[in-house]
Amino acid sequence: MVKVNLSVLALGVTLLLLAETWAQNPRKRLAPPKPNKAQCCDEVRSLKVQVANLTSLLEELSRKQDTELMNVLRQLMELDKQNRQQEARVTEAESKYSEINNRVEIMQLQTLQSATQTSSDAIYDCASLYSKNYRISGEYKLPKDDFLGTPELNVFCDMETNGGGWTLIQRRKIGLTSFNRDWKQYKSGFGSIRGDFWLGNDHIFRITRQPSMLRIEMEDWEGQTRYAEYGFFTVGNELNSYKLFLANYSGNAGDSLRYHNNTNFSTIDKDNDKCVDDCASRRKGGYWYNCCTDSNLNGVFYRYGEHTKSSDGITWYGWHGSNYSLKKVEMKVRPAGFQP
Ligand SMILES: [Ca+2]
Repeated sequence: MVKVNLSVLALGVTLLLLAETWAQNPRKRLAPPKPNKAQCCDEVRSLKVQVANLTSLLEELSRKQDTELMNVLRQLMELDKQNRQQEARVTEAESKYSEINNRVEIMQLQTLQSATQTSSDAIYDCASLYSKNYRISGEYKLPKDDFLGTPELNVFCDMETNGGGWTLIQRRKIGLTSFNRDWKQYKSGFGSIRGDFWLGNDHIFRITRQPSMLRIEMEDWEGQTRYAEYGFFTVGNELNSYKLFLANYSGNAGDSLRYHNNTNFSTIDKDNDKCVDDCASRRKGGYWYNCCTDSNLNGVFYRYGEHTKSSDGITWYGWHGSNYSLKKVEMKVRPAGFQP
């Protein structure tokens, strides 16, 4: 009897406990059974995969953003470039227009002048044209003069820079004319007087028989300009290999022609330099080579991007060193006593 009673009591207690548990936490009973170890790892793995997917998605998005940003930047740069090209075209058109105007005016003036010219007011350079009130920069024709023994010669006059009256003896700006020429070509001159040219050693000799000065103007690929001026400049005749004499430097480009002072002119076919090397072949121009250069204004014209890769370019060591080929150069002379 006691045994049965005890069993009934135990059952009752159990039922009571169960009921209490149910009342306290009814949801717990509905919760799924605790996962075993394998299930847990599966979940972690799947979470890890999701995280990895999200990460790569984020990376992809950030890459896309970078690419888009780069594209926008590229478009901006392209627009800027087009803008600058258009500006350059307008500037070029304007300068061509004013050049044509100048040529017409010069032709009219020279026609007038030649009708009234006498032998006493001979014209042998741009300075004498300036003193006859020609004040426009451009191409002029110097008349043949039997008394001076000068042939007719086309020259380009700079009537503006530092008082004007300058006769150009050299220009580099377009880059299509080769300056790697022989003695004969350097003697008589080559190129186009409104573009790239060498006036000719015979003409330079003749023009600088009177005490003369030289001015060299340079421009780099960043658009900066510098100049070098020599208060004294002359060259010998052909028998003296057009030997260079200069002095009295002033300017802001550095004195990079001094090293060439008292040297003879050399060309590809005439090695008159002061070097074992053949400087004219090495530097690909005609110049007063020493051994070999501190400047090489008749060197190879290199375009932007190519202008710092060679030592035979249009160099002026005093400004940009031995491996920077300049964008533009003009060499011009006028009488030392010139009064604007
Ligand atoms: Ca030599």
